[in-house]
Amino acid sequence: MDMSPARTRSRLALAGLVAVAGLLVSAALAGCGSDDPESADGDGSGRGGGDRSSSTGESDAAAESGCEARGTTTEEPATTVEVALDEYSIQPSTAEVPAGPVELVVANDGLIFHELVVVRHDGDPGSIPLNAAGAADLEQLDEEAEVGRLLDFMANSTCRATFDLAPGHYALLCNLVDDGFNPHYSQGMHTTFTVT
Ligand SMILES: [Cu+2]
Repeated sequence: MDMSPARTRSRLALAGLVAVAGLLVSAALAGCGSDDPESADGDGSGRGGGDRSSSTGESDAAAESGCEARGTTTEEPATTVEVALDEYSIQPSTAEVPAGPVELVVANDGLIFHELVVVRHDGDPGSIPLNAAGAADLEQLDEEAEVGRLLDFMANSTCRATFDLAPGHYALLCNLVDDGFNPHYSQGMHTTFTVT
């Protein structure tokens, strides 16, 4: 007897399996289809482009040049110091300058965005307490400790700004944190700078 109840059941079961497999395949394909744009979006935001353009887009002029600074003076610089930024180092052409208007010509020689913060700080420039993200917690320093900042700017570009620096000990540092991790400060982007 070909059409025994057992065979009929197994055929029905087979047909059911094929149908289920078909559904699984189409679900998987649909899944892939929706995953692709998601992962593409993830990559885009992962590079931090969106965050950075909004944080540096405070003025059109700054957005155009890619350079924006705080704490600057309009006085003519008496001294010019070249500063090289890289992953993860800060190297000024000189570590000591006379007090007065000091122009910092800062080259981002790295592959990612960096910034330059000028803070009054004695001793080891790496000894500033860290915040939860591993960046230097500048709020734990004196209120007036931060004297100037060249906001984050892109690789292969140079920004310049002049700061009126009083005699004292300073730290130059980059306080960027990429996407909530990889704090540049903790990676070594800090150095001493003395104004006499
Ligand atoms: Cu940096």
